[in-house]
Amino acid sequence: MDASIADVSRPGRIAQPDEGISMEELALAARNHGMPLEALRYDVTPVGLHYLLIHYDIPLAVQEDWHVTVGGLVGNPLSLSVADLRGMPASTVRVTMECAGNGRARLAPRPVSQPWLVEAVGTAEWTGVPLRHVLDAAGLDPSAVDLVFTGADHGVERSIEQDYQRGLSVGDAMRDEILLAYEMNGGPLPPQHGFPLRLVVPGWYGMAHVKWLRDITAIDRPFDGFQNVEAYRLRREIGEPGEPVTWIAPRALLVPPGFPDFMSRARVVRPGEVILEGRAWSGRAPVERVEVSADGGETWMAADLEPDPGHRWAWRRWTCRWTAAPGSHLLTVRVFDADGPQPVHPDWNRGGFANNAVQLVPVTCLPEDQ
Ligand SMILES: Nc1nc2c(c(=O)[nH]1)N[C@H]1C(S)=C(S)[C@@H](COP(=O)(O)O)O[C@H]1N2
Ligand SMILES: [Mo]
Repeated sequence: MDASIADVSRPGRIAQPDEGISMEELALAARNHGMPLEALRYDVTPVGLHYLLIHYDIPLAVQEDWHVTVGGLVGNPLSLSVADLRGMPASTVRVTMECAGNGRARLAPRPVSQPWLVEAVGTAEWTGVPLRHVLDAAGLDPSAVDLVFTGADHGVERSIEQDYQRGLSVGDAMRDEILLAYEMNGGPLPPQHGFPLRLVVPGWYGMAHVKWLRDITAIDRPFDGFQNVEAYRLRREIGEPGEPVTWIAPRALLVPPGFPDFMSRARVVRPGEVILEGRAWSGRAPVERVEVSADGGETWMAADLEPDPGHRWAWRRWTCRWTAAPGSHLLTVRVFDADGPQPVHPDWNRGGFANNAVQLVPVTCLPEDQ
């Protein structure tokens, strides 16, 4: 990295109190689409409905030419083609992935970046080689502290030119379910999801799941690259070291009930019984229970959580009967994991990360006979 470029690195910007979404934020939002919330109905999100987050450009990759190199503090440096990886023992893991910036646009003041509301989530079945097998084959040196994962995409971010890179400690990288994935939902990875190879770190926010993976390097110190020490830190003030963003905090979402108004997306239902449904997940601890409120969080009712299907890293479906009466209602839902419930009010940080405050869904119930 060129020090003169690094010297002029700027912190992310915070919007003025009544500043609207800019054309730049709109351009990012149009590239990096969310999951339409009605797709919460699927156990596994169809590929085209899964959210997307791409910092730079999608690289053009030719699978036959692709190699991932494994080097640095290893006894046996490797260069593996996708065919080599397909020849190793495979495993498939169902994973709910969520962008760490999900909920950012709901914060006040708003950190200026990809302006997610609540839709930066999706669940996929990833197939690949457990990272541990590859590290074992490479003979990781006991002096290795971090592994640096490098993608083939390149850009500039807050004045720092870089390849997309993330570090993971050796301890964090050794979990059995961490994959070098070459398939998504049973087919090859689509270009936008990392073709031909990506890292999958179940339970962690999206930034850790490096796409277009071309290199893994073992180093003897904690990685100090941009995406670990500048971006993806929970900090309130410029210059604070902050805490790293890691495990996904608990969140529940509703399948939008009834039908929408085109422009406002406001929901309309008819009076009577409505079966509310949705999904709940948490990376940091297993989901325990879900509650729903029809009065904006004043009173809560227990939702039925579907029996645990045994996919620890994927969301769980819940349902709740609600009797809608004519008028305006504010629906909300919260999940509790072993560490507690999601909050009603968000915790603010400069990056707008990990805002898992409850979703609010205004609903109009029509008069009888309409
Ligand atoms: N190489 C590379 N990997 C990346 C990114 C990126 O921009 N480049 N974005 C990360 C972020 S911030 C997220 S949230 C997830 C999104 O994965 P998806 O687009 O497959 O949903 O990819 C992560 N991996
Ligand atoms: Mo992200």
